[in-house]
Amino acid sequence: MANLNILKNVATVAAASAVAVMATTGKASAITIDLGGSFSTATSYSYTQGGITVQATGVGANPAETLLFRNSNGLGVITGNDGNDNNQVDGLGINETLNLLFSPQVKLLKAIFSQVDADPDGDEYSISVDSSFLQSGNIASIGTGVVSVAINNSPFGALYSFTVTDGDDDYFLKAVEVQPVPEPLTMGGIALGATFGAYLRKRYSKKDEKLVKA
Ligand SMILES: [Ca+2]
Ligand SMILES: [Ca+2]
Ligand SMILES: [Ca+2]
Ligand SMILES: [Ca+2]
Repeated sequence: MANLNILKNVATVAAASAVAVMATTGKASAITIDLGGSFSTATSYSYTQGGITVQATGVGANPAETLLFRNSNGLGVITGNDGNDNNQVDGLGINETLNLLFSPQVKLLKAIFSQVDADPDGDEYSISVDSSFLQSGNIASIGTGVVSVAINNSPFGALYSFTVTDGDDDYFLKAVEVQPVPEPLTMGGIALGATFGAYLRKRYSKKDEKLVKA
C-alpha cells in the first residue's frame, strides 16, 4: 500500500510537471542576442544563447575580400578597399548583406540597429527570411544612434538577411530579439508523458479501490 501510494504520487508529479513544461513552451519566451563584442574582424562569428545558435556571415561584391566587422556597436560588413566602404552594413553601390543563420529556426521579433543617422537623412534597412522579403523601412536616430525596430508577422525561419536600400544607408546590427520554434520532439515527449501519467493514475487508483475493498 505504501509502495502504491509512492507510485501514485510519482505519477501525479510527472503529469503535473508535464503540464507545467507545456505551459512554458506555449509562451516561448523571447531571447535577445547581443551581436556586439570585442573589436575584431572575421569571416564569421558564432553566438549561443538560450539554446539558440547563430552564425553570422557577410555578403559583398567581392567575396574574397568580404569580412565581418565587430565592436560594441554590433556587426557590420567590410567588402573591400573601394574607397566607399566603411565598417557598417552599407550601400554606396556595393550592396552589403549581413546574414544570420539560426538553429533551431526562430521568429524575428525585433532588430536593434546602431550608428543610425538622424533626420532628415536616416538609414533604410531591408530584411529577408529564407530568401523571401520580410520587412523594410526608414529609420532615424534621436540622439544615441540606436533604433529598435519591431518586426511584424515574421514566420519561423533559419536565414535572416539584413541589407540596405541605397547609397546613403549604413548601420551596425547591434542585437536581435527572437522567439525559438517549439521543438516537435519535445512536444511529442510532453504529450507522451502526460498520457502515461494519466494512465498510471487511473491504474493505481483502481488498484487502491480493490485493495480497500479486500
Ligand atoms: Ca561596409
Ligand atoms: Ca544615411
Ligand atoms: Ca536611403
Ligand atoms: Ca548610418
